[in-house]
Amino acid sequence: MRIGILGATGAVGRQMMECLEEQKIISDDLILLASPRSEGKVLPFAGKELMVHAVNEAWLEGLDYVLGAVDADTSRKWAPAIRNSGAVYIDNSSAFRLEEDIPLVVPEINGADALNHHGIIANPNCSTIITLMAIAPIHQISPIRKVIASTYQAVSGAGMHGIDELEQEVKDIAEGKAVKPSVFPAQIAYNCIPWIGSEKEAGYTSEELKMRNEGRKILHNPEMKVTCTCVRVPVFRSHSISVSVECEQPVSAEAAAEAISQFEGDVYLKDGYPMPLDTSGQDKVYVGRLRPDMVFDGGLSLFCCGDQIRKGAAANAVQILAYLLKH
Ligand code: A2P
Ligand code: 11C
Repeated sequence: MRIGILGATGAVGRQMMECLEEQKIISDDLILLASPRSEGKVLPFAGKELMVHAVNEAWLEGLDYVLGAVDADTSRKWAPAIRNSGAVYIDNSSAFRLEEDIPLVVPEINGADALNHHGIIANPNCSTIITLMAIAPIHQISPIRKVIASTYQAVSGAGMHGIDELEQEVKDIAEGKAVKPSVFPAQIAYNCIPWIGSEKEAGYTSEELKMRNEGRKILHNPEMKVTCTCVRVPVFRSHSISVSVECEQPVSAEAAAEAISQFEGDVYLKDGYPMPLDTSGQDKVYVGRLRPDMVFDGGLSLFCCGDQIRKGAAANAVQILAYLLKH
C-alpha cells in the first residue's frame, strides 16, 4: 500500500504521520509532498528519515491513498491529478466538503458514508468535528432541531504560522517589544478575536457557516438550525465550544450523560469541567457543564473540548483511512 501526504510539513501533515504510526498503518512507501519550498527537507517516520518532495504528477503516480493537509486552493489544484493517479483522496481542506457526491465524514457518526465515495472524501472543519462528537449522542436520543454554539478556537487552526505567531507575541511582550500580527487580524496573545474566516451571508463568517452546513450534512439533518460565533483564543492546540441544543423531544441531562457514555467514539463526560489543556495532544473529546438549557425548553447546554490538530483534523482523516481499509 502506498500512501501520500500532501502538506506533510504543516501542523496537520506532521500530525497525520504520527497518527499513521500510532494506528500502525505503516505504508511501505510513504510519500511526503509539500510546496517547492520544502523540497529535500527530511522528516522522521517509523524509525526512518523520509525526504519531502515538491508535489508533482510523477510523485502522485501509483499512490493508493493521499491524505490532504493543504489549504483549499492548493487542494482544488491537485485533486484532479490525485484522481487521475487512481488514489483515493482524503482531504482536510474545505474545498469539497459540501459537494453532493463527496462524503463528509466523522467515522463514529457517519462512517458508512465514506464507502460511497467517488475518489474524494472530505474531512470536516475542526470545530464542527469536536462539536458533533459531543452532540451526536444526544441526536441519537432525539433528532436535534436547533443549535447555538460559541467557539474558543486555538491558534493551531491557522497552521504552523498561527502557532508561531502566538509564541512570538508572548516573547515580544515579555521583552517589551511591539507586537506585529500577520496571521491573525489583531494581537492574539492575551486577547480574543471574534472573527475567523471570511465574511459571508448576514454578518456571519465562513467558519461560522461551516458549523451549520457541515453539521447538517454529517448528521443527515438538513433542517437543523444553527447559529454560531467563532472566536480565536490564545490557546495552542485544543478548540473548545459552548453549545446549546434543542431536540424534537425533551432530553434530560441524565439521558444525555448516559448516551455520551455509551457512544462508540472517544467522547467522555469529564468530572468538573473540561479545559483545552485536558485534551491537548490526545484524540478524545471531553464534555462537561452538561445541564438543562434555560432558553430551549427540554434542551441542553454543555461545554466541550478537543485537540484541533488531532481529532479536529489529522486523527479524523487517518480514522477515515482506517475505516476504508477495514471495510
Ligand atoms: P510548505 O511547508 O512547503 O509551505 P500549515 O497549515 O501548517 O501552514 O501547513 C500547510 C501545508 O501546505 C504545508 O505542508 C505547506 O508546505 C503546504 N503547502 C502550502 N502551499 C502549497 C503549495 N502551493 N503546494 C503544495 N503544498 C503547499
Ligand atoms: C481555524 N478551523 O481554527 C479553522 C481552520 O475549515 O478546515 C480550519 C479551516 C477548515 O482557523
